[in-house]
Amino acid sequence: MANLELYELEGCPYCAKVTKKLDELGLDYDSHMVPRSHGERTEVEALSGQTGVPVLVDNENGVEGMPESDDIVEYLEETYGS
Ligand SMILES: N[C@@H](CCC(=O)N[C@@H](CS)C(=O)NCC(=O)O)C(=O)O
Repeated sequence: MANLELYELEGCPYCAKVTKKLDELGLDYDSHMVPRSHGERTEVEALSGQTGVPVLVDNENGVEGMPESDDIVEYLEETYGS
């Protein structure tokens, strides 16, 4: 299992912003596609306290469920950027 996990949705522009940054930084991650229906996103809600995606998990650094694409991009740059 990769250290990084991303909960995302097909066609979600906010998720695309995060995957672009992950690719730019050459980071491996496990992708979890979430159901389109908010009511079924129980795993995302348990991890992050809300049902929106993207949500990032970084097992190595104790990040258990970070929502908000801008926050995730900033976190990735700060943690893994050169
Ligand atoms: N401000 C959020 C917006 C994320 C967002 O709206 N994601 C959509 C999918 S493209 C979603 O999951 N919406 C459901 C929700 O907000 O509960 C971000 O930048 O991450």
